Amino acid sequence: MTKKIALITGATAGIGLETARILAKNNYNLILTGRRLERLEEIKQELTLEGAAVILLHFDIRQKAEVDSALDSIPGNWRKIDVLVNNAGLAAGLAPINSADVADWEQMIDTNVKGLLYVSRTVSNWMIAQKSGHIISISSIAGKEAYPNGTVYCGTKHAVSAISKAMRIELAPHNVKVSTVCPGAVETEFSLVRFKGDEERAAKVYEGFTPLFAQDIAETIYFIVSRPAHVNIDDILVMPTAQSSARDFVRE
Ligand code: NDP
Ligand code: 8X3
Repeated sequence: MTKKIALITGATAGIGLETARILAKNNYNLILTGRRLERLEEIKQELTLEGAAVILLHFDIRQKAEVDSALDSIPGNWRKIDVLVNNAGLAAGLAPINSADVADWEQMIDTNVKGLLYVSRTVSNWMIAQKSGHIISISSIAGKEAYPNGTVYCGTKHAVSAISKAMRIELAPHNVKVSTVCPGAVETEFSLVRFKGDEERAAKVYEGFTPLFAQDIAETIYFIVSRPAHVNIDDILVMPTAQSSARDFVRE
């Protein structure tokens, strides 16, 4: 059977890594991106054993020149990308509008919004040329609701959802599907990154309830990409059973 090709941004950890694993098991070759090269190399070794061919692209998604030169380096036969997973992203800090760190805002906007746009621009051109493809962007419950101290993170995820809605309309005539996945709390490196390495504070986020795991979202992504050609899942909101809104958790 011919293998499909998926490009996953932010594949060094969490949701991106688990998505790479599930796609490798299901007949995909993979283009994996991230800043941590050592991790990418370990993941390539692991997934090669699963039978996937893997290309690594090592770049900071905030830097347009780095993104462009990495994507330019993809060989022609690998540009027939079936699935793009726009996953790279982060929350930095948890603070109100009047005192949040401006550098945190810039990091979130540059990564979650501008980085996603840079990659989508190039890859959508390839998908338009081949008249097929599927772009899945990881938004969030924070793309549907806003919560205090999450001003800019929520803003970036609302942007991801809005950008995806517009892309869906633009790309439908080219037979390119566009989907969003909006997770609630998933235990990954997300909170460790948000709280800048403070393990105790990060662990507290998931205390007293069972959060989602990265594999839950990876399985959702695989469900979306494995629908028949005439079916597009526009948007899925996936929550832990114990989470009923961005702010409401049932904790023991
Ligand atoms: P992780 O921190 O575990 O993974 C984030 C990934 O993004 C890493 O592979 C990281 O790679 C990559 N990344 C971050 N910044 C950059 C950058 N500047 N350039 C390139 N790659 C970057 O978090 P998750 O797996 O949880 O997050 C994945 C996505 O899911 C994010 O968009 C997040 O907003 C979203 N999400 C997460 C939720 C959660 O509760 N965990 C809930 C809802 C949405 P590296 O550091 O190697 O560059
Ligand atoms: C990540 C989940 O609740 O921190 O998107 O916004 S949350």
